[in-house]
Amino acid sequence: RKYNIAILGATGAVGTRLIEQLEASTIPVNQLKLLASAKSAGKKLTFKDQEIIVEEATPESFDGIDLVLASGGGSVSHKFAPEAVKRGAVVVDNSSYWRMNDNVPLVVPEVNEADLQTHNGIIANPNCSTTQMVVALEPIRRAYGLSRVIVSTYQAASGAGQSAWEELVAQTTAHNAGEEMVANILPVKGAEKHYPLAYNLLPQIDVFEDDGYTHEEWKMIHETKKIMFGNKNSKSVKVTGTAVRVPVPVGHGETVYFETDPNTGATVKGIQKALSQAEGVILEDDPKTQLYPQPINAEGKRETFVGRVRPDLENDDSFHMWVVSDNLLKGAAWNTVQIAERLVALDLVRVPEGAANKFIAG
Ligand code: 2RA
Repeated sequence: RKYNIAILGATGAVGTRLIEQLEASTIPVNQLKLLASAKSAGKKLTFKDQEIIVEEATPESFDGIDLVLASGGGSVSHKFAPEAVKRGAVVVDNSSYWRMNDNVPLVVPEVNEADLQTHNGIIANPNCSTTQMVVALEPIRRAYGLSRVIVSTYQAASGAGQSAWEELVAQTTAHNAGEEMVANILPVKGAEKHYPLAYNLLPQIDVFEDDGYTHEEWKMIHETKKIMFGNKNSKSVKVTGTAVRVPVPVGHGETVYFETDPNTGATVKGIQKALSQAEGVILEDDPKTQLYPQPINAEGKRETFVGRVRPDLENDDSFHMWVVSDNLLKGAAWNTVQIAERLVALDLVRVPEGAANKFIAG
């Protein structure tokens, strides 16, 4: 069987990587449609040496489509995902809009592929900073249990989009030339105040919630619980953290403190073994030779890199690790295409009867 595929948001930082990842994937593609906003319609992109003209997305764009890979932002997915499902297409959505919906599985194949079995037409791709963390935590949980996670993130500018990446580059150039740094995008589009990221750190990713956490921190807490423990409000694990934007173009870094179950006898060696044997993980951990993951080495790669595994010196059964991955690949485009590959392999590219009604408001 060959599939008619549509990429929604085809011209963005993630969208262009969705095309690349689809080209490199095992999915048999019959036809590829590239969809974007009216502003981007008319652009020409290539897929397998074939030039494709980007079209403006409309509900009718999804007629005859089997699989939609979406990365056009929450409002676009809110509007078009139900339209696509109504027309029999399965949607793998990279936006945050559907992630917490009880009718939508939130999936990282290495962690909870089984959740694909009960999809209703929309499958959500987790937030980039959540994805790399659960890829590293899951093999540890399976071997030693997991009761607590405290994460600090060091997130690349490209996580906030192509324009944020370009703003960082422009600020760096300006600063090096002794000129004023201009900030119009970071820490978050639409916020009242903007600050330079170059030569700086910004402890704000997305908007602030009333409890003082940012929406990015909220996502990491609830998405981790839903993916690893099946419930966005699970009490089986305590998760908290701080999300920080750093002047790196691509590649998120994360320091992760975690507590294992006391009666499982976790050790650094045992954790390193579990990580080195885990799907999608590459262990880079040898202080003697200064071996540890770095964003510049992870960029362009699909894997999640883990190092600096060491015990907490004052809490039993507790450890620290350093996790790095390309936020545009495993954090977005590759995980999305990987989900699509698994749907094809499991013959799950089909919309259950009446499923669309679960997403049509009112
Ligand atoms: C960010 N994780 O880094 C968010 C969305 N990609 O901005």
